[in-house]
Amino acid sequence: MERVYIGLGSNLAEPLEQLRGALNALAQIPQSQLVDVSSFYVSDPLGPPEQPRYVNAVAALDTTLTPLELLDALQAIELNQGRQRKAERWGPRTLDLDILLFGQRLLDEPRLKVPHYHMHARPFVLYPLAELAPELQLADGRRLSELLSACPCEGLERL
Ligand code: A4P
Ligand code: MG
Repeated sequence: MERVYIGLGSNLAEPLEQLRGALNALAQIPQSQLVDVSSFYVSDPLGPPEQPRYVNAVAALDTTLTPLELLDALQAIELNQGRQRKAERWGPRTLDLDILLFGQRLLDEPRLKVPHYHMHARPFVLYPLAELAPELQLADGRRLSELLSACPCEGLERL
């Protein structure tokens, strides 16, 4: 079993319901157990400013799937919840599921970079993650507490 942290985000089509649906789906992934979920947070959009605010959360999942098998399962959940992939970078979406951390692995594959390449700069990832694992140390040696002190809690509200 490896402990995986997954970032959930939505800013279209009833974001709270999108996250609830995603958590139900995460609990059904084979060879896996959903072990913990952070509070839900409302966050200012990162990217084009003329889009709704997001609802974000982080979930902890224990799994014996390989990283790419898990990515396939997450992308199937995104598609099932009406996700359309558009060209616009960081544009609005019904559901985004990002693999933040996968055990102590460092992955640099075309389809999968872990730790997630931009998590260190995202308060809507770091603060919910800290609820679940305040003492966390990333596979590359960075401590979550250090990342948090460099990332102001701006535009983030706990629901
Ligand atoms: N991919 C590579 N590494 C990973 C990983 N660790 N987890 C690949 C998941 N996927 C990973 O993702 C594009 C490709 O990244 C996937 O096919 C996968 O093989 P995508 O979900 O199709 O596209 P995207 O999400 O639009 O791109 P990107 O750059 O991953 O965007 P982000 O980083 O997910 O940002 N503002 C707020 N407040 N809250 C948010 O949640 N989210 C985004 C999206 C922008 N602004 C936001 C939020
Ligand atoms: Mg994504």
